[in-house]
Amino acid sequence: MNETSIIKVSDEIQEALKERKPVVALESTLISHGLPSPLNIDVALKAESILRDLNVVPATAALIDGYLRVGLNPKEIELLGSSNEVTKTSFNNLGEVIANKSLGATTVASTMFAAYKSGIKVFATGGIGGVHRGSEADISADLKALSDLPVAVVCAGVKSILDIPKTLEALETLGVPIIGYKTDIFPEFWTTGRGLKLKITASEAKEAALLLKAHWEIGLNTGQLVAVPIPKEKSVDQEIVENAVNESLNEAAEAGITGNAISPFLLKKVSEASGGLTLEANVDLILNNVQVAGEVATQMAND
Ligand code: PSU
Ligand code: MN
Repeated sequence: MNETSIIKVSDEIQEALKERKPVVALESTLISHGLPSPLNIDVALKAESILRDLNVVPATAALIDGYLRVGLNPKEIELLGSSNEVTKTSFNNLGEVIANKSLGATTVASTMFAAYKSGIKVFATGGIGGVHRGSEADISADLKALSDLPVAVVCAGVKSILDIPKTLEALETLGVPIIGYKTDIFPEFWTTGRGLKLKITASEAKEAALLLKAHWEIGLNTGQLVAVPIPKEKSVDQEIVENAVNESLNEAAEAGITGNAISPFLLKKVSEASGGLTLEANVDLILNNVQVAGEVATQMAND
């Protein structure tokens, strides 16, 4: 079997790409490991319908039966959102999940890879991984993907459970542009941000598309971030987030949680510690990012 036959892109997506119609990639780790069931299934289906309403083809990625699939049907999305046997899949275990034909959810890194291999330029998620707080050796493979793969990731910045200033430094070193969408402050996932300044901003989707294209047209081949703040009225209070994150980090240390289990553990604990506020915000910011990604992809396809 060759590489391309392991990657299966749906007919609809192949057709859309051939006709240069807008397509937006979506990941599946936030479905299987980021949000509780059955809310996760609702969010995943809603994300697809937001794109369809914009005449953009959704391309949710996952690993099913030994294939890296791009474009799922609703039954497959439900399976990812309800099964307890979904492997969170990044670069280090993509081959293993394919070989064992197990059910796998794609992270930002592996979804960028799926998008790149299929010719999709725009991808929407919640927040990217980065440098973990307190354990600087734990750096998400999302940063490697952003360094290596020319895909635009529309996100609400970096998850607030991480060390955000250190993650921003790493992105700068890797040469990954960060385009603030209607903001010059770096969004911090559940909050609009504490004031870390951005140098590049776009006031509308068309401008974001122009900036993204210019970076690639000159021959740079990294990923790019379109950083979209959570809508102001939905932003969680910074102090509530900080307290909930600190409490959850302590619990993670006590429970000895390590590796790729840390992010899902922290997301769940922070939600509990904030009385559900961060969970609600997580849903809001994901759907908001999907809307912006659809608009940006439409502009990218417009010429
Ligand atoms: N955005 C969300 N929820 C999530 C994620 C993103 O709103 O759960 C996932 C993404 O798949 C991202 C992963 O790649 O969290 C980061 O995990 P880690 O820190 O283990 O690299
Ligand atoms: Mn990690």
